[in-house]
Amino acid sequence: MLYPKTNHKRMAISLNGLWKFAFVNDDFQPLQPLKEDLMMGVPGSFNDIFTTLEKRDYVGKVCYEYVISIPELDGSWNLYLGAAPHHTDIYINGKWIKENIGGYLPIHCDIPYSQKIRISLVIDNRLFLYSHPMGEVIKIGDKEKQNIHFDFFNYSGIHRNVFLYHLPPKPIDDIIIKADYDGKSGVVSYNIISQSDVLNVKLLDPKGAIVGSSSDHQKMMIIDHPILWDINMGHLYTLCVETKTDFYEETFGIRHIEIKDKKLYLNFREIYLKGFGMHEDHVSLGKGSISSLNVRDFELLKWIGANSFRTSHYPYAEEMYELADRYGILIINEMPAVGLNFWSPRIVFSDDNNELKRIENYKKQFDTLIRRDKNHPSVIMYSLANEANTHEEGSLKYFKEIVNFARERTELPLMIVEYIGAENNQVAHLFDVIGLNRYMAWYSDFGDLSVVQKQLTHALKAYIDRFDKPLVLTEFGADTIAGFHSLPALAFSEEYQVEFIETYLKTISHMKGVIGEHVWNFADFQTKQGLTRFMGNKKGVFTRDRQPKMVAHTLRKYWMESK
Ligand code: BDP
Repeated sequence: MLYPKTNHKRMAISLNGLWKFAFVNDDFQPLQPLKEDLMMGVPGSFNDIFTTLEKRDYVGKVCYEYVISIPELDGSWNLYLGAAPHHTDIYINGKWIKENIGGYLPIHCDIPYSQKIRISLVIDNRLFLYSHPMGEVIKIGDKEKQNIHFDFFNYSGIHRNVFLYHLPPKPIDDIIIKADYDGKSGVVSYNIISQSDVLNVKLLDPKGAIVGSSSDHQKMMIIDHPILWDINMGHLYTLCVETKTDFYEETFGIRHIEIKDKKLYLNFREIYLKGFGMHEDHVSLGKGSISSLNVRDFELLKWIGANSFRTSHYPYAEEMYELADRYGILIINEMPAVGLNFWSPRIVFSDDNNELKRIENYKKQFDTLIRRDKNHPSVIMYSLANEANTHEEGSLKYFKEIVNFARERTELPLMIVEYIGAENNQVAHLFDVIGLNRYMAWYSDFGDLSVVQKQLTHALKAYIDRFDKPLVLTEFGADTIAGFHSLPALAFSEEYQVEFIETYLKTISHMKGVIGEHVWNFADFQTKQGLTRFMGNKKGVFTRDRQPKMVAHTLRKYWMESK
């Protein structure tokens, strides 16, 4: 799965900008051009653009429409849609072409040629028991309400870049690169998926020097004295592939990831993860992904001394991985398996909850994720779920299936992020790394930091002792309203957030088996309305408009001074 690019043999036309837009009913088919004169900006969510609650909290289908004229050329025209939550039907000139399930991964589809094409995307934002994230639609009278059990606003729309792109005949369908470092040399093997003859393959080092060449579809190359990809050193090699008909340049990095003796190693050096769980979330844009704002996030990560983040709770825009590759930031790449609990005794993992459909749906999305992200050196681990009901007996079947499936597709470590205690966990033994979310002195013993040291040590040790796996403290944080101050430090003040984070950091520092700390969250973000949500979740170290709270300076000091 190659990102659309323009070069001397291919062409990608950005369709970002204004699209026509309409709220439509379930039977809607775009046989005729939209009559409504609503316009919508792409990329972006539609929810925060309007001024009524009805439109913001809309449940159901919307239609986006774009009309463009294109030249007739040898080869095929294709549509790329970075992401649109959660179900999309693609129509060209009123004719149905393809459906896509899942809201956080790209859709590629070839489209029939005509001089003028009307692209209609019918996007449905509803989530069901078999969806990832999991949700449930409830009927109240003749109105539908979306129930969700995860903590971010269910934004919808065309969230990421859209391209119309042209491919030559017999194009390069994919380039799969495996790059490793054995302690001395770089070992690079590539596989070019194309029906065309390969004319030449050039391997360029990060400085642009040619360090290998070939004319094979598949090959292994040994690179002496490789320039390694590493934290803060986004050294990227480029594989330039020229076939008879096509051309593509794919970047990758040479690095070695390993988990041994409950420790994490990068290039045979022990490392410790410092960073955040993040969200794709911005004022007005919702979950829209915009380059300037994405770069700002990476500048802040660098400023604060973070070396990693988790794509909580879904795969992010492809550009985020490209930036991570270039900045030398490590990514725990998370699947959109979130909300797999009801926060009540109600069972999630049972056959009557569409179990087979859920597993099938998961596998399809995981497959797409790997095909999308396989060549990014920044991705060091996959997180298969966040806070699922893994104490349920039925969870073992689901996780066994998806772990086996994942292992066939990636050699990278697999992680699960947990909220339940080690004693009741049915599935953690299947994974290489365990993530634990903990909120002592917040959701329990509210405002009382004196309990943290004992309780947190106990919770972490219980996991490490029972499963003998390395652990990342994947979430810990306190809602903090920027500008609230108090002495002594009371909950919701910036002082409390500082003391809270410091207490957690001190508790886990030098704890054997803990390989990282990810503060919840990088920035404040929007959620559904709730008594404990003051215009969203305020656990951000940065505000929603990416300015530092007091704790950002504390973390910067800690992380800049530690290894
Ligand atoms: C955890 C969830 C995360 C929430 C966080 C919180 O993993 O999505 O936002 O709690 O409550 O349970 O702030």
